[in-house]
Amino acid sequence: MPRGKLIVFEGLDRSGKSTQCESLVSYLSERGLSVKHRRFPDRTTPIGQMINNYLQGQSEQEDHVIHLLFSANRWEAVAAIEADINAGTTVVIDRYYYSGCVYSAAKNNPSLTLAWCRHPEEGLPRPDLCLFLDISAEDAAKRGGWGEERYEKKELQDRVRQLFTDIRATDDGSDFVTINAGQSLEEVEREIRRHAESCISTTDDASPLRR
Ligand code: T5A
Ligand code: NA
Repeated sequence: MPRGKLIVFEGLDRSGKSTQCESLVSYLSERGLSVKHRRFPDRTTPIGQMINNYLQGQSEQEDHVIHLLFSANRWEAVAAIEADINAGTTVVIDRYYYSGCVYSAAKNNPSLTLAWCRHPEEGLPRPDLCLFLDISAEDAAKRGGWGEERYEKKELQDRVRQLFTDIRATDDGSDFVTINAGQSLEEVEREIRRHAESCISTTDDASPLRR
């Protein structure tokens, strides 16, 4: 049986990741594909609850500590993700280690460089496709709900957007596709489906998940 694919959504806060992630999961499952939906942070685990308290401003964490908690929250899910993919299920994830690296690096803490941030993420399965929903911080801020959580501030979001470009250049980057997320919901959806179809129909299935 061919393995499933690992498809990841990335982007600024309010770029439309959750909306598009849900839409893609329904679309693929309606077409009869075995597909599973995940999100990071996964706020349901004990580590995820610590992250949730931090994001909502109910607790403080030292910058390196919260970075490692976000990373640990991915590592605790790796065995399950790999089991699904090896069983032929495609896994679609709302945020992954790209977010992990760029949000921490955007804090401008001198000992929390992008390179430092990437280390604890090394060895996580690499996405077959990373859909980067690109939008300016100004346009994202016009959408509902922005400004409630810790990182939802314009200066930080501007740095996050630049760092997504930087990490694409320094990382492998071959899985990365940029989508103009300022378009209508339907236009964004159409582009995403096109890229997902092409990723899923690629039959290099003998190849294991990259690390
Ligand atoms: N973080 C995360 C780290 O620091 N390190 C890590 O390792 C990880 C994994 C929470 C925070 O944690 C940080 C990053 C974040 O700051 P989260 O739980 O994913 O991460 O929360 P958010 O990204 O904040 O999720 P949001 O819900 O804010 O953004 P989405 O999912 O991008 O946006 P979505 O789909 O909910 O849409 C937002 C609004 O816009 C509308 C929607 O209807 C909705 O109202 N919308 C559109 N409007 C017009 N045109 C379109 N094309 C639209 N698409 C959606
Ligand atoms: Na979201």
